[in-house]
Amino acid sequence: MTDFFKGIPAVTYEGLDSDNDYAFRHYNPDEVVMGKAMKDHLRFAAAYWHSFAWLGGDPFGGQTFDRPWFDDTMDAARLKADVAFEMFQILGVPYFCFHDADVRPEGDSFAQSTKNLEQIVDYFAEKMDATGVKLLWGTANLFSHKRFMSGAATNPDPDVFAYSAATIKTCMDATMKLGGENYVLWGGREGYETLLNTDMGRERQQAGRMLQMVVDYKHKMGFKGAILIEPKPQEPTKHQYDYDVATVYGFLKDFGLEGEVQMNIEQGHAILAGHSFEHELAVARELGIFGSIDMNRNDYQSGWDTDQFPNNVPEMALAYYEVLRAGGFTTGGTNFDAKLRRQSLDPEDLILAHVGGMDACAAGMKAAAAMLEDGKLEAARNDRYAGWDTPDGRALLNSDLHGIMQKVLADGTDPQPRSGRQERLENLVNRYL
Ligand code: XUL
Ligand code: CO
Repeated sequence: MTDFFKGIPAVTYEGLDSDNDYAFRHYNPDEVVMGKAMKDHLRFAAAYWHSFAWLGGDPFGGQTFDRPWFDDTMDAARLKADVAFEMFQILGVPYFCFHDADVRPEGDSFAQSTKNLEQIVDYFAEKMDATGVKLLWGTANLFSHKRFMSGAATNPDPDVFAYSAATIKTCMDATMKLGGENYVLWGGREGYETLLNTDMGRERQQAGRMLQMVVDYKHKMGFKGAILIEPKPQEPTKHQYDYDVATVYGFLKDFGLEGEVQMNIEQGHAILAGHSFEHELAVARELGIFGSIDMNRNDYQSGWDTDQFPNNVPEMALAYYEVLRAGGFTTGGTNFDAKLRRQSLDPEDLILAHVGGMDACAAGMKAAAAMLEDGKLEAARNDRYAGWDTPDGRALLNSDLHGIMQKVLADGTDPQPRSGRQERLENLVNRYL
């Protein structure tokens, strides 16, 4: 045991009447909701990068956090892992997620970085065995080091493409070795700043080929998990190629990968794209590519990715409603891609941020389950489209313009506007919160 979280107790469910900061009021892991334990619905994961690798900097100032593992050595990497697994256990999160760069020091060569990663992976394997904590997904950080400043797969320099491909292979190997349930690719710097220096057609082909190689390697190595892409519209580059779920679907279709790759959808990225979280989830569900979620909260006034911990239960309810309508998670889960504010310095801030986030998700998920089970929202939706279930409605899509015109003339079709009843439905949703 380290003493980083000294004095902080394990967090358990105490219910709505509890006055204890270190207790869940809504998240009761074994409580059955819609036939499944809450922990299996939510499949919580903690993100290594924000909680253990982020220094607390912003564009105007550097490090604010003071952590005993902030040092580029293997000893520090092991200490960081010790503290991380202590946090997973205090919270009772069943999963974690990491990038290579979060967990190992950068070596002075590719070979040395890989060796460092392999050593930490072995260390993780022991800790996972001892604690039962599992890996939701692994990924490669192909955006922080300056070699990636002009992109990874989409870089104008083929050497960077090669370095990136080799790095992805090591991270897929690490994920497989640790029994990870998914492998994630977030575009990082796969985009551009100005068309003046960018060959967009070429960059797109490079990105498509890289993804095909990832899928080929997945099959070759026998990885049973899902390959997930995480869309994001801007930041770090001005124009990112994986803007939103619909854009990525077009890309997947173009490269013949729509049956191979699913989406990891992040709340904050949806907001940056001018969508709501539930919109992105619903698009993925309709396209059959829903996979997992990165849970956080973006500030609605700032134009950047603030990655705050989620705390807005009505928003969570609408998001989990779409997750449940998609059939829930299979390999995916709820990863807290969320970081503390840079003034939240104390170890307890890290724990309490997750406690609040887990509870907000649980409350939202329970409200979503109640809405689905009651069926009133779905009944209203079905009623709105009921005309399409009549024989005439069904025949319409198999007809043609000429035939339809003949029928409109013969029937004297004269459509009458009908209320969309939005406020009534909004009132209904509020009854479950
Ligand atoms: C960046 C982001 C990443 C990915 C993993 O905005 O969300 O942390 O989740 O690379
Ligand atoms: Co993310």
